[in-house]
Amino acid sequence: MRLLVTGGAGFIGSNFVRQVVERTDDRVTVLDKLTYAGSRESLAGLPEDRVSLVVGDVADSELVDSLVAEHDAVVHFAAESHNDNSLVGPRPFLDTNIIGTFALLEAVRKHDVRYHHISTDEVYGDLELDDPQRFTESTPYNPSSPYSSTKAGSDLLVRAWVRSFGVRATISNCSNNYGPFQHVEKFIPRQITGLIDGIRPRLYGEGLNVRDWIHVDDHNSAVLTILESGRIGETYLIGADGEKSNREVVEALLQLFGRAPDDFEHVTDRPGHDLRYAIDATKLRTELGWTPQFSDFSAGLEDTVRWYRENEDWWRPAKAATEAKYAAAGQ
Ligand code: NAD
Ligand code: TDX
Repeated sequence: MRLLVTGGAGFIGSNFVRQVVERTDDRVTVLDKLTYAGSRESLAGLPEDRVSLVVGDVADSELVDSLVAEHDAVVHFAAESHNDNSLVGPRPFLDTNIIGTFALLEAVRKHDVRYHHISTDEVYGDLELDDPQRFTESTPYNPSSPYSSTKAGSDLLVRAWVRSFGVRATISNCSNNYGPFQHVEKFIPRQITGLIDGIRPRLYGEGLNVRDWIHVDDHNSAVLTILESGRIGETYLIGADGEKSNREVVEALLQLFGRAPDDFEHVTDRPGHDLRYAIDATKLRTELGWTPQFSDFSAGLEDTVRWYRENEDWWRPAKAATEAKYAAAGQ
């Protein structure tokens, strides 16, 4: 199969391309704008006869049309992905997440190409800490931030293109990913690289907010499963029962660095900060037989710490500028 992977030079996309190369015979074209969040280095070492990179914008409809025409399937990861950035400058989120998805949908419609849309659990809004319910495929959309509202909008475009035009699409909504090649702006890499530099972790507000952590390789194995055997027109939630408060995550990291459990700082909270996300992945598990491989969060976190220790060349160039942005926001 010839796969077009948008955003394949970013965190989840680059790990996906690596998994495709290991597990299938597919050839991959990555379409990536190489924004601050994407880099060629994230694809380093992959075989050149299997993986090629086209630097371009998913909102460029002519480019997208010509690339889609040459492929059997599209997996659309490309997005502006960081909530904090969306609160400071929302415009690129509309351009990439909404218009970019529109451009891809029009191209897959024209060329009748299979399409998989990568999305997030944040489209459902948030849950109370003590709510026994978790998100399912039938939870109503209720996004909170400019980021999550543009992801929600893009999901709704996909649903409409399936219903109105018969586009062969599936959607997945996944919880928070961790693992190698994640940008240092995100919570876990920010704290790991800070600790490597001797800086205390920064918790927004009281640190009680809960995220449902999944290893990036488990997210990607689920995406491959859906691409291979998901039912057209369906949405699948991806999660691995990994709920942790931000404070618990920081405490686990402090332990791995041999520091005291309270050796962190509280900083200004994120405006509109979602309290809790939690995924019920029953449909994916029962219908498609998917199971996650990384059931031990502490072990996954330890591997991730090791990766950041061993790959300072990859993350160091972005660290100072990222911290300067946070400092300006009191975070
Ligand atoms: P990321 O920010 O690390 O990577 C995004 C990639 O998209 C980068 O390589 C960037 O250069 C590229 N890109 C951005 N705008 C583009 C454009 N206009 N044209 C082409 N390429 C462009 O993001 P990520 O964390 O890897 O997230 C990937 C996808 O997964 C996103 O759709 C995101 O909404 C979704 N998702 C992420 C998480 C998570 O925890 N990170 C969880 C659920 C879903
Ligand atoms: O320094 C920090 N301190 C802190 O307490 C940072 C950067 C974050 N946080 C908190 C905010 C969140 O409660 O940690 C939690 C995780 O923050 P992020 O890494 O920014 O992730 P989140 O906002 O939950 O969104 C992530 O998961 C869903 C991804 O960035 C999205 O792309 C994905 O859709």
